[in-house]
Amino acid sequence: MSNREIGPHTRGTSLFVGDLPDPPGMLHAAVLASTVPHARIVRLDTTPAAEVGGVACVLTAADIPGENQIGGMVQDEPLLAEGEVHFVGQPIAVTVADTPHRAREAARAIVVEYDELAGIFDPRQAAAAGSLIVPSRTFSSGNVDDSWASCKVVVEGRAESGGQEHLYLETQAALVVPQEGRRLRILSSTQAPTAVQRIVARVLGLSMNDLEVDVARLGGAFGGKEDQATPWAAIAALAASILHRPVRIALTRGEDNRMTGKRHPYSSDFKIGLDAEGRILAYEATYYQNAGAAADLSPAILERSLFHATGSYFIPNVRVTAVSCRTNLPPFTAFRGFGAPQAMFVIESAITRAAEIMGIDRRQIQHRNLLAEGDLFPYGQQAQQGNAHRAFDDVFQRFDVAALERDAAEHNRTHALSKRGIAMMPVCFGISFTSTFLNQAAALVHVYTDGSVSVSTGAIEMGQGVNAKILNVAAHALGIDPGRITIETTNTLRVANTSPTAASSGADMNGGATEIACRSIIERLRKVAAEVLDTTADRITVRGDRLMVDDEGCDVTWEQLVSEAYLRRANLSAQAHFATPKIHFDRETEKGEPFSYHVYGSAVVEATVDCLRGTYTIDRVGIVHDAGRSLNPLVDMGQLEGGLVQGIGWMTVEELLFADGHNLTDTLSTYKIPDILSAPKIEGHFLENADNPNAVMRSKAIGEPPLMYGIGAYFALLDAMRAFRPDREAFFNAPMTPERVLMFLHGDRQQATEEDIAEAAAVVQR
Ligand code: LUZ
Ligand code: MOS
Repeated sequence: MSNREIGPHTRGTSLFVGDLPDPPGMLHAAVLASTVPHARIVRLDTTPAAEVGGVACVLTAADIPGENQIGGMVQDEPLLAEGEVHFVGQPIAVTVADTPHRAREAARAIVVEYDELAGIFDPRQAAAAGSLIVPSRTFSSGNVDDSWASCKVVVEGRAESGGQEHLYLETQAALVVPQEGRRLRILSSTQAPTAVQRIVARVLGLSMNDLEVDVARLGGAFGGKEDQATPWAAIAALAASILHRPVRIALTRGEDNRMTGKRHPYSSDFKIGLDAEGRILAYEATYYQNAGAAADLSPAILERSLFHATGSYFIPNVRVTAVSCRTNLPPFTAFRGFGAPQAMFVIESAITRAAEIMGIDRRQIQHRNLLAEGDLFPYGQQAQQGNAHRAFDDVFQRFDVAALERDAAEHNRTHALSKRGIAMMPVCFGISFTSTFLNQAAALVHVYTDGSVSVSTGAIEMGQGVNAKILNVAAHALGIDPGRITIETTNTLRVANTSPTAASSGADMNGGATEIACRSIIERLRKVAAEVLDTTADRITVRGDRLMVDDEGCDVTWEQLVSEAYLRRANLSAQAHFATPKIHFDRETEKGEPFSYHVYGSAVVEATVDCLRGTYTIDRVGIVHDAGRSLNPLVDMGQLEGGLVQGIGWMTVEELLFADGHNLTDTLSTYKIPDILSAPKIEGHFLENADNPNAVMRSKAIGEPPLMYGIGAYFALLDAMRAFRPDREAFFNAPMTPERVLMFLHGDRQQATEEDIAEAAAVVQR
């Protein structure tokens, strides 16, 4: 958030879509969603809904003037179901009424009769049935098949990771206000205003220039509003255009949890081969991605899983295959990390299993195989400014990991029912959209005659602080006080063809465009100053709100300079476009240089398990993270800590459960996220001297990578659990809920011994 947002946010006066004052005549939309996972709709009777008091209209697929199609990557998703439904929560009809309550009452009155069909919920079953979203893809390097023979140890296994609910504070929402003629003004809680513009145009049979999409800020998104804000905007736009009245939709928490997609659950097979020294020679994995009922962003997410298959490690022989499986669950979607966390969990599982079999410390295998400068990733890019070793070693020393391990061993020796575990978790994350064309952004900067400045970009502020960063970039590039600058709403009339604010790249790219725009204004101002002072432009700079000649302050202020430039008819506005340089990728060969750079870091996680109850605490996490030269250390520290805790949640207590396609965890009483009391003590440090030549002002992207430190929590818990049950094999089935811990500790025992009972009684008494 920008400096101007901190006050309103903490006072609660920032306006989100649901808080905007009601435009005159505004109506409310609600959605009737499928209650079955897979069926033919044999009867749909909306007449009882139309009879509910205050109802303005009831809309079905038949009312859509354009295409009933909201699919982005693959056109396989209707806005409103037609003939068939494919998941519980799929929108079938829209009711519009004078209050949200009456709109929902009307939706409940609609009569639907289903002819139920068999559902598929398991990705492996879907794959076996040939139910795929897109054909599978394989990345390979070296020669895996020939490598196994030269390995000392070859280990195979399976790893499962569950879904994750975004649980953004602000649920999905849109407000559409009809303007003159066909023009609609769409206020949407979206990460992707251009996607909203394009898809609404398609659904309504309009042109993109009929639509204005405006976004002030989001109350969180985490990827959940990259693709999945669009249907709600389209529903409100459909109703508003038919009724010529403003229409708002805002999902309740329950509706949002039931109707929208989450992080993809993955079921994976791995095979890893190592030499006697613990060097990884070969790695093979297959990821079965549970994509849900429509493609959404699944193919791109799958691709990022392949890119991050080897985590922070160099492995010479690799073959990884990703299969996107169509099931009868809500379409799973982008979530912080975008398929990379799932793949990293698999390689960390493989390393853990290998360490167990070889009887060596997993940390040794991790360390031995960390990426070094110039190492090749399986997709052909080299690791450059590779800080994997620096961060890992820095964590090791700073937090004295050897001592932590000794202390844990001592704790475990002296405590029968309390066990402590330690795990290191290195992270390497590629920065850039893997679809090269998305790596572009734009900015529009106006300097007004009083010297105040307005900056518009394609970046969406969702609480991640992108506005604060862009503000820093503009203030630095213009040489003026940040207090003179306002970061404007994101609006498709001011900045067109925006990429979603995603892939951690919002500040890099929109900050980059802002820097270019500000520089071109400064160039013009320097010319003016040179004329006024009868000197040459190369001697002029602006710094600290003043004109400088040869780095000496003179008595011309920023206001005077701007005012003079205006009188001399200089252009005080600039539009600029930024395209990430160099990147390319060839999907035929699956080789290229898809990422502008990588972000590196390492964490050490300490956890303690109550081996009687199966409960646990994640006690402490120490991190050394490569933030480049941070654009805003406070914002970056917030992202580091928040990402970590969200990752720990995914790996520990956040268990998304479906039964026959029904979400059993659609409330906050059944879906638990970490709270401040369960968050560990976090000590985060930024890697020193880590200037990044590949992004704006030598910074690095921050949004997604810290989530993956949370994977360490799973392995720290496993470490503690194995101290209690060294006789049992490690298992890789995240999240590690207390129930799973308890089953591992005691689930295979028929009966407690006398000794167990006595010991347990003693603990309970304490
Ligand atoms: N979205 C996307 C993303 O469309 N492509 C990506 O590569 C990506 N990566 C991370 C998060 N969102
Ligand atoms: Mo994202 S997962 O960067 O929208």
